[in-house]
Parts: sequence; structure tokens; C-alpha cells
Amino acid sequence: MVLDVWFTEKHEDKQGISLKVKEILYNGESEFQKIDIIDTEAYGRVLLLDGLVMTTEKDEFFYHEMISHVPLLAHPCPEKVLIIGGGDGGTIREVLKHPSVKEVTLCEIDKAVIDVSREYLPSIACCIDDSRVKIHIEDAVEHIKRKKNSFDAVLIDSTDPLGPGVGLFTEEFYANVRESLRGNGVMAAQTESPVTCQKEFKLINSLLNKVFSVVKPYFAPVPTYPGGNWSWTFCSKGLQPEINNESLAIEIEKTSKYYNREIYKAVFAVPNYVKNMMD
Ligand code: AG3
Repeated sequence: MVLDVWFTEKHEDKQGISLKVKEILYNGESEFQKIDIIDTEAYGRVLLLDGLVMTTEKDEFFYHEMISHVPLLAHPCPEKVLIIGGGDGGTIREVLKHPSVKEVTLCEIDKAVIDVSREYLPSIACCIDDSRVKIHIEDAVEHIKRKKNSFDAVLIDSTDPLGPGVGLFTEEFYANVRESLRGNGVMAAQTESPVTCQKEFKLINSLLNKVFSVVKPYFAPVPTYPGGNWSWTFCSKGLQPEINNESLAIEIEKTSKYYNREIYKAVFAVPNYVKNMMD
């Protein structure tokens, strides 16, 4: 018998992304969510939270390079970075490529995501145990309230605005993130698909505009996410999303798979259908 098993992440029961499954490696349930690891023909191992694709071995680089290098390269000298969510470790790995970074705090609500990623996704989780990384297992909604004027960059590497992620998409939370930034501080958040999640994308952007003076969405493909095209948003109290340190930008380009200096500029181009829906 030949097995023909497919995983599908359905979006609003109208469309889906399907991956042919080679093997189911892990099924578990934490206090917060279901956690699964499947091995797929096309994208290697995949981390699923509550049945949604969080990251895959083969296309994780689009997401992790975008959420890290775009904000960090705009900052003159990022030393302290807070990652919210991001328990798979992909964002940590990219952030640590910046030599000025002295301390990375990972605030993840669910320790099980870190443990499962360590075990099953070594190429993504490889830097979680670096000596510059401090792990806090806590809801970031609470953690951020105690942090004032503390970080050069806050990266919101969250799930969708569902379940444990809901509190990370509110005006109050964004205002606390702003308070947690030092003067030149930058924030980048994953802000959903402009194709399939237009309502969420618009709402998040309008909340961010109430809180930050610079709010610039940017776009890149993530083939395994709904819509295939994803957005992040760069925010600051004044600093613009422009490369600050050209020689570092060149250095990072040498090992990156998606980011380069032309991409840095290009990702801020807003497609017309997005401009029109924002009017
Ligand atoms: N954060 C998840 C982005 C949301 C994906 N949504 C979906 N598949 N419906 C990615 C975490 C990677 N570090």
C-alpha cells in the first residue's frame, strides 16, 4: 500500500496550503496549544501550532531574515533586543548575526515550543543556548509592562491573533512596547498576510499608527503561509527604515538567503491593491 497523506492548513474553510507528509514526528498538547512536527516532501520539517504552519525548514529564512535584519540594520548600534514569541529560535539565530548585540531576551509564553524546536528543528533552534540569550517563560503582555526604556529593538514574532496570541495585537500592548524602547529603538512585528488577512492587516496597522510616529509595512513571500505573501511592520519613534551601517549590511548579505541591500529597499514598496485597501 502506498500512503498518500497530506496536511492542509485551511484558511476560513475557503482555501488551503497543502503539504505531502512523509512522517509525523511529534504530536503534543501544552497548557496553551497543540504542537505538532511533521516531515514533508517539499519543505522538510514543519512546526504546527494549533494546526497552523509556524515555520518550515526550507522556507523559514524568508520570515526570520525579514523580521530581524530589516529593523536591526536601521538601528545605529542595537545592543539589547527583546523577541516576543519566537520559541522556535529562528529569530534568535538571525539577531545574533549582528555583532553589536550583547543581550537577547526571548519572552515566550510556551516552554514546550522551545523544547520541541530544540529537539526537532536543530537548524532553526541552533542558537537558543547561546550565552547572550536569556529566556523568560511568560506572557509578553505582562513582561512588557515592567520594561521601560530597556531595548534597542523589540521583535514581535507571534502567532496569528488567535488563542495565546490575541493580547499581542492591541493598542495597549503596542503602547507598552513603545515605552520599552530606548530613544532610537525600533520595533518590527509580523502583521499577517495582506492577501488573505486584509481585515487583520488593516486593523493592526491602524493600531500601530496610533502609537508610533513611523509605521512602515513591508512585504515578502513566505510560500507556506496563507496567501503566500506576508507582511511585517517596522515602527519607531522617529528612526526611518534605512540601512544605517553599510559595511554590516554587506557582511550579513554574504550568508543571507533572501535579504540583500536591494531587497531591503524593495520590501517597503507597497503594492497598489494594498494602497487601495488602506484608503
Ligand atoms: N510566526 C507565525 C506567523 C503566522 C503564520 N500564520 C499561519 N500559518 N496561519 C512564525 C514564527 C516563526 N518564528
